[in-house]
Amino acid sequence: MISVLPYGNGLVNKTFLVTTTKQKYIIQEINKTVFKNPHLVMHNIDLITNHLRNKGNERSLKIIKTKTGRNYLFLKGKYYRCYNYIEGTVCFDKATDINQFYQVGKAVGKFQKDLIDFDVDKLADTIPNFHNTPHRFEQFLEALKEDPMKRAELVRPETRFVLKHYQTTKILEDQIKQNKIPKRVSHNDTKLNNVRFDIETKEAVCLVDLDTVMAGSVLYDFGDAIRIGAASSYEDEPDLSKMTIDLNYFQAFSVGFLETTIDFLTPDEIDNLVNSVKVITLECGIRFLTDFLNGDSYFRIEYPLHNLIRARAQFKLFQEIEKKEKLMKEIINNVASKVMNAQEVNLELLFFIVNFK
Ligand code: GN1
Ligand code: MG
Repeated sequence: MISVLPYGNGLVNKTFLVTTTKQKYIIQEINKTVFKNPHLVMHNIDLITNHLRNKGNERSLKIIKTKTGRNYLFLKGKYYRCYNYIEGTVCFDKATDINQFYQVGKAVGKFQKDLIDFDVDKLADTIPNFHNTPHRFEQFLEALKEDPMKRAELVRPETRFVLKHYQTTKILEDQIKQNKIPKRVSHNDTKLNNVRFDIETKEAVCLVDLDTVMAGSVLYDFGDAIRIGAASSYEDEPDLSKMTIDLNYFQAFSVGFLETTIDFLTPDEIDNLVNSVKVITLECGIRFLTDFLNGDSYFRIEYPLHNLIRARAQFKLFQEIEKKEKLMKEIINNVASKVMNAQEVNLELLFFIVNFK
């Protein structure tokens, strides 16, 4: 007896849960438009999953090889790969409580920590410039110029918004170019539904969706995780009045993250954590808007204006982050100093700065 059912809410690959009498597996069809070199994606995943397993992460992704020993299957022009199904775990599209999001902070931090001794130069650059925000800005300008779907007219206010924030797109990239921010392995897609949680203990078990693991920066992983997990609504919320950043979630994540990474993060990295939230949120909005202009060829959509709605929601979130930026920096400094001095941070007791300023 075998069943094959669509699984998860990813925007790029097609995912299926395969249940056999003995075991469950995850099979995915790799999106060829997004991943031009699936064999290199699988090469990276092979290296990373082995390294993480050697670090004792037993409940983590493992590639199930084909009968001929390959880590993917090329069949009728399509690429497929198979993973173990991590039993007893679930994932969420929206964080349910601050302790859960604290767990995510720990998991993202642990991913970084476990890979600190991994030689990042072994990883192929499978999507060059993935989180190079000025490059995403350029891609947007190109789409605007070409305007293949004749949609530029529809996005005048959003276009003005993007152009106005060109300087912000450069904040991280300039420092990376100057080697102020160290190159590290990064997951690059730390959204909440890429984290598996134990059903019983509620603890985060591991990060999945390793397709975009490449050389990058810890800041990409911090920023992207907050962009989704600390947002007050979904990434495609059409009612912009519902979209803001929840500082309690931001703080909870920061505690989990800094508890696991404080020993190796550089002061420049810590100083840029809040910038990363801003820049990655802006970047994601720019990517959605670019895809809208290009005719929705990258992100899966459920209705015609979906990518535009997503872009608007990200831009609103960006504005909310800018409003609360100072408080967020205070939270990071506060948490970092507490964690450095090994003081416990009680998640239930909200910081003075959050409540009374
Ligand atoms: C895509 O595949 P999925 O849904 O985990 C995208 C991310 C975006 C995300 C937005 C390879 O991730 O970069 O942040 O959608 N992945 C790729 O939801 O582009
Ligand atoms: Mg995913």
